[in-house]
Amino acid sequence: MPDLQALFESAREGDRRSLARLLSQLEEGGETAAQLSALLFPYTGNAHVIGITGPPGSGKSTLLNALTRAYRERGETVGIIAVDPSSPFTGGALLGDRIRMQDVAGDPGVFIRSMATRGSLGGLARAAREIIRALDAVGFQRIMVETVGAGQVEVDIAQAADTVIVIQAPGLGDEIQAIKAGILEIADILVVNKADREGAAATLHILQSMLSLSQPAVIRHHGQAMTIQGVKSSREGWTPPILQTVALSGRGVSELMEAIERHRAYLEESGEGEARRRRRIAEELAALARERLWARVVHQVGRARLDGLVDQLLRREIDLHTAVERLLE
Ligand SMILES: Nc1nc2c(ncn2[C@@H]2O[C@H](COP(=O)(O)OP(=O)(O)O)[C@@H](O)[C@H]2O)c(=O)[nH]1
Ligand SMILES: [Mg+2]
Repeated sequence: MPDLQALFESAREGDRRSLARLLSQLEEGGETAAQLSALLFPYTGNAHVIGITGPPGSGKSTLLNALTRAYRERGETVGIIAVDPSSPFTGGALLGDRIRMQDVAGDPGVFIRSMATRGSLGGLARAAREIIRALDAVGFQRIMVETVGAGQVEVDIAQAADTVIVIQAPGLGDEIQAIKAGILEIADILVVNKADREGAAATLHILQSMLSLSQPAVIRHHGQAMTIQGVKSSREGWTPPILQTVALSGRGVSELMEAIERHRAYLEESGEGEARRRRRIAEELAALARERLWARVVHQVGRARLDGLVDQLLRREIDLHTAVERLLE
C-alpha cells in the first residue's frame, strides 16, 4: 500500500512515468487496481470531461488536437484518452493519431493515453472510467476522450463525459449509421467537420432535420423503411447546437469552445450536471456490485454445479427463475 501512495503522489507532482504506471495498474484490474482507485477517489470530481465520438476519418483526432492547443494557450492542462476497440477497421488509427498529436505530445501540460481492448468491451468501458478518474485526480483540468462511434461501448464511454461532442463529416455516408447506433441521441454538441469539403451543406442539412424531429420518423434507406428517433430533445432545456469546423485549419474551433463552455454552464445552472453525475455513479456502483456478487455466486456454487444447472435448463427440466432461486439458496 505505501508504494501505491508514493506512486500516486509522484504522479500528482507531474512525474509522467509514475502516471503511466499508475494507469497501467488500473487497466490491469484486480486488487491493486481497486486499492489505487480507492486512493485517488477523494481527489476526483474537478475535471471537465469532454467525449468526442464519430465515425473513423471524420476528424476527431485532428479536432481534439486543435482543442488541446487552444486550451493550452489558455493555460489549462489537458488529459487525452484515445479508445480504440480492437477491430481491423480501426486497427491502424492509433498510430496515425499518435503522429498527428506529436505537436502537443511534448508539452508537459498534456498527457495522452491510448486504450485498446483485448478483453471484454464492458471491461474497456469500465477501465476507461477508471483512467478518466485517475487523470482527474492527478489534476488535469480538461479530459478529452476520443472514441470511434460505432456501438454500445462507445455510447457507454461517451456517457462518462460531461459534454458529448458527436462529429460527422461529409462523404463518409455515416449519418444514417450514426442514427442507427443511437449516437446522435447522446450528443450535447453536433459538429460537421471538414466544412471545406463538398457535401458539408448536405450533411449539415441531414443533422438539422434530425435535430428538429420531436417524434420518431420513418425514412427510406437503401430502399428500406427505417424508423429513426430524433436527437436528444430540448426538454431538459438544452438544444444541441450544430457547428461547422475545419479541424485542419482551426476554423470554427473557437465557436466550438464557446459552445462547450455554454454547455458546461448549462450543466451547472440547470442541475443537469449534478443529476448526470448522480446517475453515472449509481450505475457504476450497480455494475460493480453485480459483477462482484456474480463472482461470489460462481465461487460458492462452483463451476460444476453451475454447468449442471445450465444442462438442466437446456433440457427444460427447470426454468430460469427456478435456476436463479437455486443459485441464491
Ligand atoms: N479537408 C479536411 N480534412 C480534414 C479535416 N479534419 C481532418 N481532416 C483529415 O481527415 C483525416 C482523418 O482525420 P482524423 O483526425 O484522423 O480522423 P479520426 O479518425 O476521426 O480521428 C486526416 O487525413 C485529416 O488530416 C478538415 O476539417 N478538412
Ligand atoms: Mg482518431
